[in-house]
Amino acid sequence: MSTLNLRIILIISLSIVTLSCNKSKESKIFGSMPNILICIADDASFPHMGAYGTEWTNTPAFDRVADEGVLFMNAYTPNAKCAPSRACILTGRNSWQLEEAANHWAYFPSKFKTYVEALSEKGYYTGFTGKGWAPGVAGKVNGKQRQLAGKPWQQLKLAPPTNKIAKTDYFENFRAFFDAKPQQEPFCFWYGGFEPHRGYEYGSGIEKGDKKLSDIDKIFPFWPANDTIRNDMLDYAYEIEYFDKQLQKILNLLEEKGQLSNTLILVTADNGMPFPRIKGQEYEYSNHLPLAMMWKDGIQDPGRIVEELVSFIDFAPTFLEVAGVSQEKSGMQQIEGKSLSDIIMSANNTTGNKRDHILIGKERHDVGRPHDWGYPIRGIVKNKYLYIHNFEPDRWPSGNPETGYLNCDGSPTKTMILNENRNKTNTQNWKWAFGKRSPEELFNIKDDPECIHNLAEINKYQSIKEEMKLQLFNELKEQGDPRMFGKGYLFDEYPYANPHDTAFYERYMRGENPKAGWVYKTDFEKEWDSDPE
Ligand SMILES: [Ca+2]
Repeated sequence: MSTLNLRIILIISLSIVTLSCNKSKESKIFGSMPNILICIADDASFPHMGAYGTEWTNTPAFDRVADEGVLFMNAYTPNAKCAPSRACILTGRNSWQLEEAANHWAYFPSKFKTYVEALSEKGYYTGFTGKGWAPGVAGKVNGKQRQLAGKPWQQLKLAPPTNKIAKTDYFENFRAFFDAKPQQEPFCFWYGGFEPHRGYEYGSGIEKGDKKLSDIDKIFPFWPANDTIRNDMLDYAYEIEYFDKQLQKILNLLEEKGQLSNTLILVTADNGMPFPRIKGQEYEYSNHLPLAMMWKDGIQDPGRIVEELVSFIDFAPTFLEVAGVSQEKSGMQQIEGKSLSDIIMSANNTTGNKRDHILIGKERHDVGRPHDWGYPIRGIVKNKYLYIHNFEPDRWPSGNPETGYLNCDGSPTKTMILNENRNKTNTQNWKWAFGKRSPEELFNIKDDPECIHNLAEINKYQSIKEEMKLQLFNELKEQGDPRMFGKGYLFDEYPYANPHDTAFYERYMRGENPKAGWVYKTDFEKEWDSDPE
């Protein structure tokens, strides 16, 4: 045999060995159908988990997931409000690609299958406890209630440590789900904590969480720097810790049952903290969220910190991929997100997809504006900048003053900002949270994550702004965003799915007394400056 032939045989043999190695690795990762567990807090901003260095929240369970998995430093929801953010997770599509489901309190369109529904058809035992896709109306398929996040497990209750924390016993409901599951079936579960959504038991952070006002090392510059706000933040922290304690119990149970290694666990929150200028807006702390993933059988080189930008629309394709379900065969509408498997299953910390930017935006959240209109925004995060395009700057960004700024939950912090504006001791904080905005905003989110120095009108930033706007609009067109084709009115015209609150503005103005339990009576303005600039 010639040397050449020997070399050819050697190369062929090596290739076969390499191929079979890859195959066995693949079947280990993809063939085993790992359990999939998503744990989603309600209204918690990056960086308010201990793993990110915040010292006034103690979150050992989140930190464990990060330590034994991957901690993401730059994860964003496309839309910083409960229902649309959850719809993005469930479908892998941006909210402007979801018709009615772009809005808060929507009728969920039947055409958008969720990853949970897809996995359910492929042999996964699916369920959720707490808050799934909500609030909104999920609708029916073939006469049966749709279960967008899985079958509900809500029946087991507990006595919560404050009168504002949910009575749902998330852990015991998960245990009941786990016990009911046929042994051979993998599970796909959604733990949706109602915490740290408002309301809070006032002072619970100090009284029950053993916290001190002096623990708060920093107050955002758009809130009053005083003890009312510190107390409010500590109450928020206490509820984050409650969420984390239930996660801890779930992790322990999985470990005890020998199911921790083959479970992909993802922990995050749907939108930023329920404070003025954060939840329901599209600024850095609105959309930038905590994210950690752990999967002992799948994640390579655990303990990594990933800086790459990832979007919530990347979760669904990740789950489908690890479950071995192709997107084409999932029955889902085309997925916009990209699987994060390259990040979690290699030590590269990158998808190789050049994920150097993400898109954000919103349409209608809460009612309260004339005609139930929303406040349409689109934005792009790239490099160290956030560009925001406000399509209807004549509208009120947090809702109309006379109807209590309904897209900002009632809180001690909100009350203080409103009172300081009314008695003219500080009007600037009111402008940040509630005042009308320029059509364009540009922020350097590395130097100014609070987004208070708008660079959009400064000469030296014009080329950056124009470049970002062009990229944003081009991609929105490619994604079929109706707002790019003169059809933004569609989002305003979709009905608000809670009839108690529809036409809120008109009913309130003609003297009816519609209820809005998520704000305070004192939030409604008797007099206001209709043109504050
Ligand atoms: Ca929320």
